Amino acid sequence: MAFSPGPFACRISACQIEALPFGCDLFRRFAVRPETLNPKLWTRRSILRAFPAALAPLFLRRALRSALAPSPAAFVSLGKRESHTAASRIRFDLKRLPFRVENCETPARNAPETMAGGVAVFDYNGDGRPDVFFTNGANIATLKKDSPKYKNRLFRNDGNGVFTDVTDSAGLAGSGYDVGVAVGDYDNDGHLDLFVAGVHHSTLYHNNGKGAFTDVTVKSGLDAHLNRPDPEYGPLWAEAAAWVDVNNDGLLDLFVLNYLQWEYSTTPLCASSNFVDYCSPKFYKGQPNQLFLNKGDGTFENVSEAWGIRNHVGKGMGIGVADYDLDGRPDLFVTNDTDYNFLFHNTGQKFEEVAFDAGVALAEDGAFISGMGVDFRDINNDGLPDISFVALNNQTFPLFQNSGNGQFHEITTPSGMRRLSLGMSGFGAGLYDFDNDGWKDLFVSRGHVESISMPGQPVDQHNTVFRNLGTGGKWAALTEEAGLTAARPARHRGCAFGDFDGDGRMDVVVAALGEQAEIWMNRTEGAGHWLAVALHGARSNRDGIGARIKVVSRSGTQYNHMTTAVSYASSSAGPVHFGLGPDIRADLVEIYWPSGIVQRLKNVDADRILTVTESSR
Ligand SMILES: [Ca+2]
Ligand SMILES: [Ca+2]
Ligand SMILES: [Ca+2]
Ligand SMILES: [Ca+2]
Repeated sequence: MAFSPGPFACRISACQIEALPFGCDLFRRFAVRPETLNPKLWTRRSILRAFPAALAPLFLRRALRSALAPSPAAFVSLGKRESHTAASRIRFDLKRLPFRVENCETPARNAPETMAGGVAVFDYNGDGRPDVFFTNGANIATLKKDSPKYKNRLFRNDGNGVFTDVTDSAGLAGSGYDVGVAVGDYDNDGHLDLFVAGVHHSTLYHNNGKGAFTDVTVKSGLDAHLNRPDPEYGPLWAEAAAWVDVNNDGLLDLFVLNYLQWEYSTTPLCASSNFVDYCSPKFYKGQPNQLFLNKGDGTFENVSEAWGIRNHVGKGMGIGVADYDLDGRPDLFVTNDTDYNFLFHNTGQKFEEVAFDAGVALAEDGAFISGMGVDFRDINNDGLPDISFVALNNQTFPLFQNSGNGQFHEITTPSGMRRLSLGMSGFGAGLYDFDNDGWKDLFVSRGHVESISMPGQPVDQHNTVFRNLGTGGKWAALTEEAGLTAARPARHRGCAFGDFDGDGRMDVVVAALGEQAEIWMNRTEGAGHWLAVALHGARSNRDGIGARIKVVSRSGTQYNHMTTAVSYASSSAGPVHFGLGPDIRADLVEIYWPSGIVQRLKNVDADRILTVTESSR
């Protein structure tokens, strides 16, 4: 862009004066940051850290190679299960919920204001109907909910399309500037508990099983590690979290994703002569993530350092959980905002960060992108979990296909996703089979991180569902075609997934800044048969988080796994959903529990929730 005064002019100006010269908007999110080079560390990683743009040709070559070389895993035929046409059968009807994200947007544009909007779908009262929880903002100056409009909200699903606000009786209104939410039954009592991640304050809620929750943040020992300033990194801004049993002892552990070092300001940090908007994350220092081991007595131990997490400082935005190398231990993929992604490989006693070696540190052109929401699931039915995440306009929604040897290769271009997503910004993302044809599709809740539109880059956007076209490895983007223009475009944030009306078609709930929340009821005509697997762990954690499930039916074989860490700042609690296409039964359902137990069920009828209790051997 010709009017740019150059990176260093912007950079110096931003540090020293209130207003940036015109053109410094380049330094907002979509800017490539000018990296500083540490001459002492000439490792492969440090060279990559210093010169990401210079390595673009290398990444492009890699992308081209993956485009041209047929991947044995990508394009295998799976018998009769093929989707030949891009024509959508996926169709959603809009339903509104009386909730809007109150992010307290200020003229100075404080960073948390644009990051609010997490959602959870989980059955809090055990009646079989998934309920909806929204996180909400607060007064940005004080980080306190000083008005009822800032309450977090719990809506009970009463069936027949009725959702009742039960926030107050459930005790979930909250107190701070909340962002993310993670669902997990950490005490294995059969009642789903909630972790709410927020700006300088996070909360653990224990579900008492009678419709109410208790704040146990202090009692659990987490308060001392989450809600007091870190000696090195200051007050922690938790963006999201994941419940995952990292050591397979039957107790869910807590991984907390932290974002930036930020403090409230009445003066805009990023302004041009014309306007003020949110800064690129490069203006802030990052923070390390945290890992807490569940001790089984209601308390947690901070093992961030011992497990190799704390020495990786990032700007965490999204977290996906899957056992990508099938060694029985759950691994973690973390998107960092305008920085390298992390892939934490679980060795059983600690995590090793292997994103570079696995090929998932950067997207295909080697530039830093604003990695946001993520889902880590098998998209091509070869049993190996793949990675899908979303970013901003002109950055693509990258797809990394698991090659099976600890490596991934990027298929964003050959899958068509690059072309389809270049003009979009996404926050939330989830891989679910919305038309039940046996292929997981991708729903993206869209909207830009900035508050002022630029040419070709509107901040308010419609949501989009990408239909997985099956064995050819291609996708189709469906927006108006899927009914998603029934709501006006918005700055959508988190999204979460569940079957609200029990018809076997996965529905979606989406939060948006300053707009009413959307429930997208799946009304796909001619959707296939389906099977939802609800897990009851015995030796494994109660909800079987981490269990892998293989389903064989006449049309083919497919895989999924139990995790509640899906999308952006959001959580979706099972059951694990499979579309079966024309098949009225599954010939085999095979469950690989985290305990190591493998359980097989044969001739399972479709179109129902199958509850499986972990066998003793
Ligand atoms: Ca519980
Ligand atoms: Ca693993
Ligand atoms: Ca599908
Ligand atoms: Ca439904």
